[in-house]
Amino acid sequence: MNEYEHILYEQSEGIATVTVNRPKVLNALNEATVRELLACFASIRDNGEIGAVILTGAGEKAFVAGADIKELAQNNPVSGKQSALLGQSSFSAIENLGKPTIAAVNGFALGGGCELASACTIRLAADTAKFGQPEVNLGIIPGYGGTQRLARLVGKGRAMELILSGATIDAAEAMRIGLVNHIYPTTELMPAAHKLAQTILSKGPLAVKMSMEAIHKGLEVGLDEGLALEANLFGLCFATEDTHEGLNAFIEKRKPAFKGK
Ligand code: CO8
Repeated sequence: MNEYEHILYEQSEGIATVTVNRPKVLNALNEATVRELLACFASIRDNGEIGAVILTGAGEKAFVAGADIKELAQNNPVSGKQSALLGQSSFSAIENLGKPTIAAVNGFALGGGCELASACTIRLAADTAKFGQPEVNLGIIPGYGGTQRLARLVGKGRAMELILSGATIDAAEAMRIGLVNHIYPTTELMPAAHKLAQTILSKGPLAVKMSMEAIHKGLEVGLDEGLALEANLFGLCFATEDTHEGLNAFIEKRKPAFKGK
């Protein structure tokens, strides 16, 4: 049973599919949806049966066309800050889930939608997808992490241009600047996301988790600290059954059977 009002949740063979489901407003994120995403990802984090997540938008036009502009218009300085902090904590929960989240960007990913995709581990796009941070068109700035994550993904200069111009770019341009990894015809997007999720699921889940941690945390510190983090996590691998299984399976010329232990 779907326990959410604004998102759809499905779970099959270790993969959770989370669909933002407000197609009438191009899946715009109102506060209730942001809270549901927070709750949904907390439950995915604690669900041992789930190893990977696909995040997408309902309908044929949009991934997420941003924060809900009608709600935004009601803000005062205090509630505006609270709304930004709530969204940031929701998106940080996705980024730090410890399980890969693949954004299947099936249409407009604007403002909060581009920020949501940016918080995911990997972005795949339909050839019809459009990306942008149009906040300056509305007289606001990105508030769900866009000024921070976009620059980390595509570099400072490109993030500056996207955020200051409010321009919308197509999927090809998003791939050229490194915002998305691959582009597919719309009908092939979800199968491709599933295939990638299944590939990752076939690997050692602890190694996947530690790889993500090394990249995420390592990028926030200097090179020496990042390398120390990597070495520590590398050493930690040898405390896991999966590492011994993976190494022995290679030596014994058989497929590894990882247990996440
Ligand atoms: N919020 C609320 N409603 C929206 C939004 C939105 N972001 N986007 C679209 N809608 C609604 C439209 O109002 C319309 O509703 P209605 O049918 O009742 O008139 C319906 O969705 C369909 O949209 P359009 O008719 O406009 O569809 P088009 O195909 O003509 O245009 C666009 C599609 C280009 C995507 C257009 O809808 C658009 O420009 N949308 C707004 C995009 C935008 O500016 N997004 C950024 C919002 S700001 C933001 O995300 C800040 C994030 C950080 C916030 C931190 C604090 C909370």
